[in-house]
Amino acid sequence: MPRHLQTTAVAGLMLASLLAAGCSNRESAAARAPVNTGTGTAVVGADGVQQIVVTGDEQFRFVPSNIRAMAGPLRIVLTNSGGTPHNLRIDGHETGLVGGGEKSQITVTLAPGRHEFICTLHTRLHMMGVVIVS
Ligand SMILES: [Cu+2]
Repeated sequence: MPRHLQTTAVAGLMLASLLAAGCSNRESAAARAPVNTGTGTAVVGADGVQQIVVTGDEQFRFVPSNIRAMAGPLRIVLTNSGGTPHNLRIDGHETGLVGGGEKSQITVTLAPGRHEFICTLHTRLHMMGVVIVS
């Protein structure tokens, strides 16, 4: 094989491996990002406290992952549609451990702004969401 063709072949192989590496990096970045499972708005209940129900599922997601609320007390009810236990922690407040078919609730008063919540059991799986308080 002429020398310039060998060089081209090697360069092609290097480019192919770079592209493959680029692809796998993008995939793992996508897997790390919190999954958007939709937006829910807290609704004021009969007791005057706004409430939102959040479900932890078997794919290690919170549904909804984006919650909108007004300033003031907010009751978060965590349910579980799967079998793997989850909890929900926000601003130092934490629900109990919720197994399949169970529920646990906390009432928090959040300052206006963005408040992330997580499942402390599955932080490595980026089981998380956000409450936007306005
Ligand atoms: Cu979890």
